[in-house]
Amino acid sequence: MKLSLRWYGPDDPVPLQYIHQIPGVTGVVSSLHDMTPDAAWPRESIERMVDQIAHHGLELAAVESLPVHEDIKLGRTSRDRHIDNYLTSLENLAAFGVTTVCYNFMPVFDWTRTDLAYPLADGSTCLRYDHHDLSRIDLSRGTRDLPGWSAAFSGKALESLRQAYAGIDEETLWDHLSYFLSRVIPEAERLGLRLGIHPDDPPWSIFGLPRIMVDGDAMRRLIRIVDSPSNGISLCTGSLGAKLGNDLPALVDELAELDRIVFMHVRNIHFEGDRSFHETAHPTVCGDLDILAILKSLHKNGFRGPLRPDHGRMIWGETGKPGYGLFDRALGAAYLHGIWEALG
Ligand SMILES: [Mn+2]
Repeated sequence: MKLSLRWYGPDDPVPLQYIHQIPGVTGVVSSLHDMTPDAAWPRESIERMVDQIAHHGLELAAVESLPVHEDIKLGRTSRDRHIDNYLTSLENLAAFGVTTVCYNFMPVFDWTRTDLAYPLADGSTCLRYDHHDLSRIDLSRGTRDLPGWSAAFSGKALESLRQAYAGIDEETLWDHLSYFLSRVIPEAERLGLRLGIHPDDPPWSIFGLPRIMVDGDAMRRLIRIVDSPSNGISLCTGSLGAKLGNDLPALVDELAELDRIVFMHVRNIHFEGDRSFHETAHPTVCGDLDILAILKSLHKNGFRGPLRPDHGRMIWGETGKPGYGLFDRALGAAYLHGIWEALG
């Protein structure tokens, strides 16, 4: 596997130099964060990002994410134009040696939490989700009360999006995903790119919006839509693991054996109750997911793709982007590197 860390570009408080100092880390995962989903990614911007990363002795191990325009998820007539842009972006990424691209198909919101600095007993803070707390958030004034999304949507913009999704059930969303994949995957295969869908986080419907990438059955259905090594999964343990009944070591074993895991996010969580959890440090002993067993499943099947520690806690007084501080993710990276080394 290629151990990497997410890097949010030049504005990230964690510089590339610090990431390069973490033992075993050879790459970063990044995106063009100033692009809007309305346009294809220009070659000059991609080249600048790749050069900057290479200048610090690292490689761009995966692009996370290349966002899918909302009109594609909604199945609007304009989707073909947005898919054309997507194809241009893929072609431009491939021209600079990118091999792995992460995306998601979550309506309106991607990862969602109800607390970005939940205090743990040891004085660290972490991200937390509680469905009851979420259901009490009033979206009529937009996303101002939704942690991490404060300025994203006005009440009016959000209401029109929610109305657009009112007629879209889960099967319709699957249809729109199939349409997207049937156009994008053959082109990705031709370009030598592997696309990996990120599971929905959390893996259930929020705010009445449909969510479909929630469990093993969804992953199995996804890879059958277009049977290609380019049609894969960015398997996120913390996202899928939040749904009780998702047996991650078994699922990782099954999908890695089929060589459909193109990218791994490794994170541990602690279950608090029904649709309620908080994130923990990465080691198995710190949470409810068996991280060691998950890595054993990957190793057994010869996983060679990028793997990154996902969200970390805030520890040692660090401040910064919730979930994406340096210290706890570096501890996570060292832990994951150690397991991999021991597996031989
Ligand atoms: Mn993830």
